Amino acid sequence: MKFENDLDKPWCYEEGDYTVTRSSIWSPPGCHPVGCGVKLYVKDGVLEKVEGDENNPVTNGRLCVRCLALKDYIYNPSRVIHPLKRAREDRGKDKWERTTWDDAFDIIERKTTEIKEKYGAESICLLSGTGRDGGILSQTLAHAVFGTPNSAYTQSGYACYEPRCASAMFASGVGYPEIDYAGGLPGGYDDPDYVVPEVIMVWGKQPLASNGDGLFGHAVLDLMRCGAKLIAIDPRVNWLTTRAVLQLRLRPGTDAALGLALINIIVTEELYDHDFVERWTWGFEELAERAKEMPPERAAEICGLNVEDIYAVARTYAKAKPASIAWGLAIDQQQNGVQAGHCILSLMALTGNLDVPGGQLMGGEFQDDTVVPNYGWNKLDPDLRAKTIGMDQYPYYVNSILNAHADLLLDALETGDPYEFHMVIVQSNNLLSPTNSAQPQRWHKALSKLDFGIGTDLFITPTIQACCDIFLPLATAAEKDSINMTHYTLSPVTYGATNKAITVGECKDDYQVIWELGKRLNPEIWNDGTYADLHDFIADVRIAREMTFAELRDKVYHKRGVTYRKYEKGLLRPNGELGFNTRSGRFEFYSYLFQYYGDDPLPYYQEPPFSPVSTPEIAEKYPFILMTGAREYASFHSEHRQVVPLRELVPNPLLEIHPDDAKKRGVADGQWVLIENQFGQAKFKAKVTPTVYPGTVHAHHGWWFPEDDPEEPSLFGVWKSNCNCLVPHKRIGKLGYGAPFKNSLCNVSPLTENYDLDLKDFAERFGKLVY
Ligand SMILES: Nc1nc2c(c(=O)[nH]1)N[C@H]1C(S)=C(S)[C@@H](COP(=O)(O)OP(=O)(O)OC[C@H]3O[C@@H](n4cnc5c(=O)[nH]c(N)nc54)[C@H](O)[C@@H]3O)O[C@H]1N2
Ligand SMILES: Nc1nc2c(c(=O)[nH]1)N[C@H]1C(S)=C(S)[C@@H](COP(=O)(O)OP(=O)(O)OC[C@H]3O[C@@H](n4cnc5c(=O)[nH]c(N)nc54)[C@H](O)[C@@H]3O)O[C@H]1N2
Ligand code: SF4
Ligand SMILES: [Mo]
Repeated sequence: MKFENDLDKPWCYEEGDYTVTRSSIWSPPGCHPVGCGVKLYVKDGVLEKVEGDENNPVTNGRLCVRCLALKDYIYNPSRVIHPLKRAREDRGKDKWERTTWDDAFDIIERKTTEIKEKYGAESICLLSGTGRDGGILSQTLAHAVFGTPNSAYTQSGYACYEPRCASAMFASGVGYPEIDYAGGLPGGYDDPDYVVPEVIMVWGKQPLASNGDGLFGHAVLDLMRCGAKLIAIDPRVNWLTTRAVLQLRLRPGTDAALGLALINIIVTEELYDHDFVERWTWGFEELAERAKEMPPERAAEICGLNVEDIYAVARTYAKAKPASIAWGLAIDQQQNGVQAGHCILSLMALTGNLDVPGGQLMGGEFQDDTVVPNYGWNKLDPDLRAKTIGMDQYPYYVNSILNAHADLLLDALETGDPYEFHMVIVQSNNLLSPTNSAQPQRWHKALSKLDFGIGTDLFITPTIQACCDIFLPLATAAEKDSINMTHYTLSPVTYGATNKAITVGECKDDYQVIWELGKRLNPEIWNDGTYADLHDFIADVRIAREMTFAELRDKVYHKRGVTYRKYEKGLLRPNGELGFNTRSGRFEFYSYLFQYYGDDPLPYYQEPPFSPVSTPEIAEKYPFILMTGAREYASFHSEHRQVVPLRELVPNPLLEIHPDDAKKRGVADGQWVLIENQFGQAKFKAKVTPTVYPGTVHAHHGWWFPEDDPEEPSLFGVWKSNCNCLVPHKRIGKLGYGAPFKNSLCNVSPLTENYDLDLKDFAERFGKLVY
């Protein structure tokens, strides 16, 4: 499959009346670092249109609807483009007043110094969200600017990406292996070094809608056009899975049982790669023994599948050479997720697909050079670092990502044990909306009582409205210079330059805020000569100065090249020895690190904490399995609800329910329903559809209503359709990872009220209707 690119096209040029800036986009608005190529058409300083950049060698001009609606986001009437402040006693009220950056920084400096002197730096917490440009800088902002060790990604069990990374680190010693879609190779799919996978298994992931963590989702379609067959492991059906040769619609949260059964079949039928297993793996016999405990028939029962289908998937996957697995968020969002991940990695290793062309690309060479997030952490006093919430109980979690433990942080905020918190910085996070927290009602109560809060965002979000006293307005991707890298530092294939095209109001980006506030709050660090200027800082934290920002800007997009079979070349271990970066030097089916940190060295199956099997008495009252949060094109988590063309696509929060269940419950398509369980309740508009199977429902996440009353107790209607009020706090795995965001229980009942959005009215306040 050949794409023609003009790689010498300049990054900025004139076309008619327009200045066109070629850029590679990340966030804001939120996205993961695919770095899709855009052309930003600017006239008189105003962004007039956005087009896909056909010269981007990976995305080739393809864009999602969110990038196409960028203008409506940037110039949204509800966007705040100046710093704001508000009196502490006016929290929750719409009583913001405009101020200057200087004044905002003065207040921040005064309050931070006061709180640190009185209560210690550890009494400050910084709450962040997913891997956006800003999210990845959260540790630097917390450690190197505010001097606190307590930077926290707040999703219960860090149930995103890190559970997958933990199992990958424990089994192989390097981070998350992604499917190899030739992104890093100069010739792309036609590169002589590349082999198109015969099979791609999409496991708990929707790559087209999500483009998760830098995987360009449409590459899966490109590869299917080149002949790859698709297998889907997903309880729900979506556009992509209808193109699969096989789909296993398993019961949510039972992936480890399925994984063990697939291992069982591959071992029993001798379908594994004997040479790879012999030379490069550790603990095969033990794994085989463990898998014997999960005969396919038993897994079929646990997962609610036909046993023949399990056999068919095992055989099809194992016989394909090469084959790759795109494993997604559903693995992380289960208490048993790290073990499910260990099964999936074991499948990759058993079939010899690790680090081969068209298989699973492993990270490696890059990791040790990366400065972020260590830059500020290493400069914190060791006694202070030891106070990071969770350090004793979950040392691997805390030290691997330099984060306070999400669930234990909420406990500490609530109880004041081991110490009290007094200040919060909300950066790249909107956790009161149904996004980055389980039981957000509890976070709300705990955070709104703190002495001081700072929020940085583009909009006054429900979280900032409830907890903050200072608002710092954030620049979008069109208004800043930055660098993106697929898969962060774990298995990067491309780098992209985000090139500034416009200025809006007084907004500053995350780098600028860190740079300027750092020089005020922590001058010893920020004036120590490590960084010559802001671009040097950006190039260092993102790509370890592999090239300068100016060099990357000129190229716009850079393919890093790929070295396969790094374990045969001494590229996975710091000492240059052959093999994997583990104690045994091999890929570990039997993992010493799991054992060291107090878990079973072999993968195992555990029922979800609430399920018809583990809690039948609760399931009697709440008989539906509740999945949440499968990605949609029209939004990124809680973002984009103000953007008219996107809201037109999905105006209301939806609950997918099977026609048989809807009939039994007396629910009509489009009718509003109440979902509830022992933790809380929420309202959704029913979408009656066979894409979910009977007994399961799926609720969309991220909903709040910019059109609703901004003040407490409404907070932009944030409690109305908040599915996370039904997700339990601290039902996490042994090592602190994984939480049941996609497999809790609920009941569904019809409502008589109608909460449909009045689109016309909405458009009058927030922009223009497209249709
Ligand atoms: N448009 C858009 N893109 C996004 C985001 C967004 O909000 N919007 N968020 C970003 C973020 S932070 C992330 S982490 C990624 C996530 O992106 P993905 O990894 O693609 O995750 P989801 O979209 O949640 O898709 C998960 C799939 O798993 C299925 N599923 C549910 N329960 C189970 C189960 O128990 N087992 C299995 N095997 N499957 C199950 C669901 O039906 C769904 O199809 O997307 C990123 N990209
Ligand atoms: N029920 C349910 N809940 C889920 C999920 C699910 O599948 N189901 N998925 C979970 C997952 S995987 C994740 S990662 C979390 C994500 O949760 P979060 O990352 O907390 O997502 P948001 O709540 O949208 O908050 C992000 C805020 O950051 C702002 N922002 C956007 N870009 C930038 C930037 O570059 N810098 C800064 N400083 N701010 C920016 C946005 O305007 C927005 O207000 O949600 C989780 N919540
Ligand atoms: S994945 Fe979609 S929204 Fe994200 S940068 Fe690419 S085109 Fe834009
Ligand atoms: Mo995520």
